[in-house]
Amino acid sequence: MAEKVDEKINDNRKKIDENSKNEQLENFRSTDNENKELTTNQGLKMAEDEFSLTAGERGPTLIEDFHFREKMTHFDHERIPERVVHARGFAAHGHFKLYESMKPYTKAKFLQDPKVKTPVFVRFSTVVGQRGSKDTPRDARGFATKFYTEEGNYDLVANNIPVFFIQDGIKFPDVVHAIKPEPHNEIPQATAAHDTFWDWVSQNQETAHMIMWLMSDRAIPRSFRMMEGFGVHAFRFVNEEGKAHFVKFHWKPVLGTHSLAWDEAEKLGGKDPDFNRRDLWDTIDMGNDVEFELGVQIIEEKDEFAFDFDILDSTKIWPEEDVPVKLFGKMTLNRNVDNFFAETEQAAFHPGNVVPGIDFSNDPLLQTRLFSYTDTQLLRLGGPNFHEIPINRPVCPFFNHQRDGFHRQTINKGKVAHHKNAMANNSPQPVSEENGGYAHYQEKVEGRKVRARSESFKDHFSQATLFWNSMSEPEKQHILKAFRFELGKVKDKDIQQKIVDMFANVDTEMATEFGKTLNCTTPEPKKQTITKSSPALSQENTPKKPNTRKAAIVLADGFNGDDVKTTVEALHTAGVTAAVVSDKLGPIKAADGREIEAKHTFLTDGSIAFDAVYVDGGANADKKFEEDAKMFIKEAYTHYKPIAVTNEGKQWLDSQQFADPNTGIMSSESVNNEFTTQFVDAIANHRFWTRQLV
Ligand code: HDE
Repeated sequence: MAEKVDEKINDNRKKIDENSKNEQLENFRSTDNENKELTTNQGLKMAEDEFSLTAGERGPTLIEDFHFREKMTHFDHERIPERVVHARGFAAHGHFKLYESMKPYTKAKFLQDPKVKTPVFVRFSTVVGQRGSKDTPRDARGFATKFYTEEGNYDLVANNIPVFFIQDGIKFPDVVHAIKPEPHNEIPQATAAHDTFWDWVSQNQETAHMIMWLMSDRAIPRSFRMMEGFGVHAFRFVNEEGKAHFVKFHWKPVLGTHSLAWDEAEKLGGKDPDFNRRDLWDTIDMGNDVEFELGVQIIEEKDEFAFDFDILDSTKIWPEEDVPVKLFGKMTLNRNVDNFFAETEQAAFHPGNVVPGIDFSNDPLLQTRLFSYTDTQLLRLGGPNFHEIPINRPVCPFFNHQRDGFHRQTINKGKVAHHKNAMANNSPQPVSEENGGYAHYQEKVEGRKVRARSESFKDHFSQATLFWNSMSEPEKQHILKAFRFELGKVKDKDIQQKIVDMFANVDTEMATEFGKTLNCTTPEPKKQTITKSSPALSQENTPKKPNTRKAAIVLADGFNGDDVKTTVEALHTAGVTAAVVSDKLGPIKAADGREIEAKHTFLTDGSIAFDAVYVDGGANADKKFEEDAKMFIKEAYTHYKPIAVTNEGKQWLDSQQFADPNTGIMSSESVNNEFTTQFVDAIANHRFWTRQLV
């Protein structure tokens, strides 16, 4: 029996090695609808699909119309409950490959051999908003990865913020109730900026560190492709010898970690609520790989108590300067889903889906998560068989005595569904640890049953201060602005004051500063316990690359053909996507008669849809065009984006007298190599956050 299973695993592994596609999933992918005959769900071919069956052409509809009833009933039942948190998500397929074997640390089979490609499915999400909300609210982002390994599915259910609101899951319903729309009127949607949330914050000091991240640029990522992912909790790697290390997981985006400007994010929420999902879809659709490196911070078991914070506390990071991230592999996302509902919506992730060699720690937040995911999925996916849905099925064979329940797919043969049995030679039978069976790490635990938290979890402010200290000046300004915005939306004066007083513990000057605009009393000065900073926390120090960024090319008829051609070619060579924006769709004519197609207008897409703007203009631009183009330049300026101008574009820029024309603005009589190189470098720089706006 065990040999047979091994054979199957080997077969499957070969398949996976040959092709990183998830073969198992492929078996369930139906062919497209082309050249098919329309049938009912029973396979009956139907002669008509536009008219229901009626008694006479103007008569009543007949109940015997089984085709109408089946079609309508199915439609009536198309919706399932959305996720209680992380409802709005977007996903893609890909694979994971190791740089080096992690054998010294873990026996997980998919982390042994750099030649093995493990299929993955990743779902990114916002946390608070409903399924139909927007992509760009101020919020944490989910980053959930399912690795389809030969030993079963391993889920790394991560966020783009490395800490969490609370230390114990028993508070999870409270923080979620507080941050979701207020229950009496369901206002506001998809935002933390309201009374119930900040009331909760003021009563839960352990949340201070998370709030600093939430107020920072991390909460408005430019792209799912440009955010870090964090497993948040301490997990354990366990190797073949049974030796364990504490680990924290990190995803590092190859393109670096980049954010939107807050005003840009707000505007995108209205103009393009699908901004982040469109970005991921288009990138993959155009054949560009989306890459993240996977790493772990590793702490020896003997060093569990060697830090000035508790390593099991999910409101704490392990500073990367003290515990470096060891990058050991890369994930490449390269295939969009075929069907959003079947794949993205029905995907069920669970931090408890582990494989031998990966185990838990006693982080109380992790422990409580291990209960919640299956519980909620039983309701959302309608019963206990959601592991059989193609996107959730392991790629290795699975056998046990679980049976029946809603929507059971497997047709189990035979009469034996009990363990132990003699009737079927006690099959399926448990597998020993030596032969690959999962056995929990034998950590020694002892203690009294208590409802209490260890003293070592009680410093709620030092790392929040560390975060603040580590920010660049523009990042600090963004945090202040975020506090002013969020608390400015709070109606209760008392809550505002409590928050100002609470955050004086993080940095008295910071709290005083945002308190001023809220008309709050200056807080009592508090002594900050930490003066150091952690450079890894600032996005200032992230990789900066131009590829896959989007530049708008603003043109009217009569533009300079040579200048535009040279610029567009330089952008393409650097991997930047260039798209023409004009006042109309279709061909725009250069002065020399050449044509280029505009696929965007000022009306369909503002500069918020792009990372950079090049305006050449056009001799035939009318007054209205000129005004629209100036607005385009101005908006890009206020969102700190690179702006390059030639010809009429230069005149339109010069007429505007920006406060700070020295940062990220390229202006030239004509396009040359120096001009395009500067522009590409500026695009790589992402945003010019130091630019003065007034
Ligand atoms: Fe989740 N979380 N969570 N969470 N979480 C869910 O599970 C929960 C936490 C995360 O794309 C739910 O199937 C509790 C931390 C992601 O499908 C639910 C606690 C982190 C996703 C749930 C936490 C996460 C979820 C809702 C505190 C980062 C989306 C639907 C103890 C490490 C997965 C579902 C997807 C989803 C519970 C805290 C990440 C209700 C009780 C910390 C990325 O079960």
